[in-house]
Amino acid sequence: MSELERMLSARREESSPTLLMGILNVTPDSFYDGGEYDTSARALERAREMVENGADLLDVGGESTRPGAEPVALEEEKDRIIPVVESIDTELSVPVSVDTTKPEVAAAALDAGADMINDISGLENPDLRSVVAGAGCPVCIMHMQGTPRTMQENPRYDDVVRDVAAYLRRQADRAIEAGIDREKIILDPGIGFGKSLEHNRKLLNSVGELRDRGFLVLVGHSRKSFIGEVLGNDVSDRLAATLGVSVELLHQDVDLLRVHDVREHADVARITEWMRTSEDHDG
Ligand code: HH2
Repeated sequence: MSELERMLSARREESSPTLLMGILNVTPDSFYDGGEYDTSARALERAREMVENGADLLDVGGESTRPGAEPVALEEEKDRIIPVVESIDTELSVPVSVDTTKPEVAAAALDAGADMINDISGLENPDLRSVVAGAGCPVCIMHMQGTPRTMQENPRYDDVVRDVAAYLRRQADRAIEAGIDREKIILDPGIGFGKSLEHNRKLLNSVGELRDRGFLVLVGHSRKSFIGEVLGNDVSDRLAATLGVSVELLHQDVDLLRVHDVREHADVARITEWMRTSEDHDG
């Protein structure tokens, strides 16, 4: 069992606190950290900083999925991701997830030492399911309506929580049929991926419904544009609101939080955990 699988299993047994996944985008155009970590040396430095600040795992991405983003070619995405995965694997002892929709990138990343695949396209691609099943690694299945280029145009649902939960369960079943262990599946409602403000709010209040049937739940809300829509602020000013949403998610016992600001989240997670712990006596 890998270190990451041990962490997920402890989480499933509720014997460990919420896991913090630090975001490391090695892209020129991500909505918050784009262009910051576009050399392997800078990416490694950032990875080390996040680990020192309390990240339980890192999520390396080579393709921005912000609304309106254009797809990245296969070789370009590999060139961005693989050297970073290799250097984290050699230099740091932290599990690495790779945020990709492409089976070829996933396979190369797993060969280079990655421990998990994070697929924003819901594990729809049967080739990606085979790569994950073959590697026997954990996988995050995220819900998205449409594609990044068009997803915010006019998102519609009958009942957003029911529809997203049903989709994720269906995709989890397909993953299991393809040979992926059910304990290795993590589900994610995909905040901001084909969702209106109200859709995001309902999903952020529904961790329990998504966890139904025992799958772990990951939420990625960090600094996203719904916060800007509510507060009218820029992405650089969204830390406090991100932390406020995280507290709500921690109260719902979310299993993994995907965040840019690891140090602040480590403090919030610890103090929230402390608030929930009760001593038997007042002594
Ligand atoms: N959000 C983003 C990217 N990947 N993966 C999961 N599982 N859940 C998410 O909510 C999620 C994700 C978008 O955020 P970010 O990586 O910060 O920006 P960009 O897509 O512009 O690189």
